Amino acid sequence: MSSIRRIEVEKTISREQLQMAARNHGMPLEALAYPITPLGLHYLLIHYDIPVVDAAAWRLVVDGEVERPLELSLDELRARPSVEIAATMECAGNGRVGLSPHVDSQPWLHEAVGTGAWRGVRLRELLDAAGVGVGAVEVLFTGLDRGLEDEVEQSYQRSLSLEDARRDEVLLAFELNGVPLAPQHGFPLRLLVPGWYGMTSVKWLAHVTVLAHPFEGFQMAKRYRLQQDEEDEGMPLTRMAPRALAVPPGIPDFHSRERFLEPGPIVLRGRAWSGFARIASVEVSVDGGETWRAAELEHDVDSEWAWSAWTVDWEAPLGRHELCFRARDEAGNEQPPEGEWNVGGYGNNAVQRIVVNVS
Ligand SMILES: Nc1nc2c(c(=O)[nH]1)N[C@H]1C(S)=C(S)[C@@H](COP(=O)(O)O)O[C@H]1N2
Ligand SMILES: [Mo]
Repeated sequence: MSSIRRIEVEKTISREQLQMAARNHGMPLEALAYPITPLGLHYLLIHYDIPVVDAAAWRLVVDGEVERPLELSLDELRARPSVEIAATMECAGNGRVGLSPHVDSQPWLHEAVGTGAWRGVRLRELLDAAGVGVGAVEVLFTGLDRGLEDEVEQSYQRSLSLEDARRDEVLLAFELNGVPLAPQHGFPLRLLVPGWYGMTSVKWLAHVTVLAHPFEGFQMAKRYRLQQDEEDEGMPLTRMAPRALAVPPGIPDFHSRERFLEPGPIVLRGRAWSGFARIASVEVSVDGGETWRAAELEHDVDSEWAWSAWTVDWEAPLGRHELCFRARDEAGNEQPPEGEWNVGGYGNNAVQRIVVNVS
C-alpha cells in the first residue's frame, strides 16, 4: 500500500532535542484508556529546572493593582474553600514533529496531553479578597523557575486578561488526583486554566500581580503565537483546538512501534477533546481517509473541561491499513487533514494516522 503516510521526522534528532525529550516525557497513548490519567503518566513540559520548594517557607503573594495585598501560606490556602475540576491539558506544541520544515523545539508527536483531577481555590475568590483596583486589565502569574531563552534571562511568566482570570473554572491548584502536587507538576501551587493550552497554567506559582497594563514578557510576546516568520507578530495561542487520539490497537513492534493485530472483530477506542466546546463527533477511517464512519461518543468524565471517550467496531481484514481519527466540536471546529506550519510549531491538530498490520 503505497498510499500509507507516516509522520516523517526529517532531521536526525539533535542533542538539544534529545535533552528536551528526555526531560519532558509524554503520556504513553495506551493511557488514553483511563478517564483520569494516573499519576506519573500525565505529560510534562518544563522550560528550565524543577524548583526545590520548602513548603513551610513558601508564600503566595497577591499584589499590584489591589486594595489589600495578600500573603498566604500553603496551610492558609488549603484552609480556604476548594473545588476539584477534572481538566484535560495539552501542550501547544503537541503535534509539532508533524510539521514540515522541522521546528527545533520539544519534539512532540501526539503524546503531550493528560487529564488530571485538580483541586484548588478559585482564583476569583482570592482576587475578590484582595480587592481588584478599577484600573486593572490583566493578571500576571510568576513561577519560581528561572532560565534563559533566546539569551533573555527570565522567570517563567504568563498573563491573562482580568476577564479570563475571573472565570469560574480558573483555579490555583494544590492537588492532582487527590494528593499534593508532585514537584514536576508545580508543587506547591500552580495556576490551572481549563480549556487552554498548557503554557497558560503556570507552575511553582509564587506571585499573582494585578496589572493596569498588558504584560509584554517573553512567553507572551515571543512565544506561543502563530507566526509565519520571526517578524510576524502573530495571534496568541489560547484554547486547545479539537483533537481525537486512539489507544494504539494491537501490540507494538519495539523498535518502529508499528502495530500488529489478528484479523477479526476489534473495538477501536480513544479520547477526544476541545478547549472551545464539547466534542460533537469523532470519525474514524480504516482506509487512509477515503471513507469515514462515526464513532460512538461517551462523556464519561463528569466535567465539561475533560476529554470524552469514543469507540468504533471494526472487522479487521488481513493486510496493512492506515487508520485515521478526527474530531469536531460543538462550536464547529474540526481537525484539518494537514497542519499549518508556523515558527514555533504550535497548534498542529492534524488528523492522527496509525498504521496497523493485520496478520
Ligand atoms: N513555571 C512554569 N510553568 C509552566 C511551565 C514552565 O516551564 N514553568 N511549562 C508550561 C507548559 S509549556 C505546559 S505545556 C504545562 C505542562 O504542565 P505539566 O508538566 O504539569 O503537564 O505547564 C506550563 N507551566
Ligand atoms: Mo507546553
